[in-house]
Amino acid sequence: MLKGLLLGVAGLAMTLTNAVPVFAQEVVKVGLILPMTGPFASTGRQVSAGAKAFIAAKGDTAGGKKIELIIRDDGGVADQTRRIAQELVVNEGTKVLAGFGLTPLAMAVAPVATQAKIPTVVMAAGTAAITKASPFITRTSGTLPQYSVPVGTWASQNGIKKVVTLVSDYGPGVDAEKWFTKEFKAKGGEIAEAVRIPLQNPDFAPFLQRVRDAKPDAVFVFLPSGVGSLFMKQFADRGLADAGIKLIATGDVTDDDILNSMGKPAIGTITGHFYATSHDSPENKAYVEAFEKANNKMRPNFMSVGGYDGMALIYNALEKTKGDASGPAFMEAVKGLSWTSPRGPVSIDPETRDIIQNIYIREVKEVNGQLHNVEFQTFSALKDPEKAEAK
Ligand code: VNL
Repeated sequence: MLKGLLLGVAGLAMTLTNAVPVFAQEVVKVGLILPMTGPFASTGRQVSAGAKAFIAAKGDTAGGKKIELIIRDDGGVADQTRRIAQELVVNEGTKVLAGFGLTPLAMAVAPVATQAKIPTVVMAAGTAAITKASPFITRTSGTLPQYSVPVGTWASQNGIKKVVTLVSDYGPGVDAEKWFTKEFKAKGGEIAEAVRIPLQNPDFAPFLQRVRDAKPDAVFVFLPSGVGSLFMKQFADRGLADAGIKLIATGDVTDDDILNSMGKPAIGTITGHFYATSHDSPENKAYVEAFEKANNKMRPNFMSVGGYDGMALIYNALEKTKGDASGPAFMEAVKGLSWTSPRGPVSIDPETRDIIQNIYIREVKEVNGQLHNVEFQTFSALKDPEKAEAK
């Protein structure tokens, strides 16, 4: 009798839900954990603006659920990232975790993702190993091996014979150094020296002197987003370009967020990356226009697109599961998803949960009085080579 009554009430509730979905609609909370303050605040600002741009463009429902974005600042400190992740899952009922501005921050959350079976979308960090740290991690940025190899290919085909590598001394830098070197050497190039610089408060001057003394044709550089301006200034001040040393890099160095402020010394830099603000497609034109309008003319960089596509992934997965955000169902739905991003066509590798995407070779040029990464060559639909090799 009581059971019948309860079923009756449930049935009535369902009827009401169908009639007036807005009242009874369930919420899926997405916890976006990012460095909103500290030395990597530009990453937090860009990723969060990208995520918000997606919601502004597509609405706030997916798979019949209302999507609620909760943005939390970890200041770029891994212990904070882990603490906030636990707090969001345990106290706030957050169903999906996302963001993660740097590799150590993503790694700190992997055990939380695994234990609580929480879908975790890495939107920024780029060390290849991150997606191996938990079966509940997927990624919409890219990996350093994925976009360092094409720079090695380009260098070997464009008269560069001797290179010094110069990278930030942590996960993504080590990946960039390893995979650029592997490709460049396989194509006949020589590495004169491998230089690693501390991540925190770098002074590039002594390292640039070492590069200069080695007299290479080019220096290949990885530095995380936001750090490139200081490097570019010291590169010019130390006279490396005047000494005939060409600058080649991952696109993190000529980050569109700060590229314009780098001025003339940046012109001619060759980089490989997955996104440029100037990427020529109707999807990107619409994205850049909406983003700049919503963000006081701020130029969207690759971090913002990681945030935008991270939301695209979450929406697409929830559509597929009809709103089921539980870990196993969500992660199954993620595998093989594909869509058109502002960066071009993308899909999620069903085997690795990493993103398959085009990598573009670009040159910094002045276009209508502004500095841009101008794409001129495309390596199509690349997977993360590190995991492809491990198989
Ligand atoms: C990382 C990789 C961070 C690429 C970055 O900027 C970046 C990382 C903050 O994996 O830590 O551009």
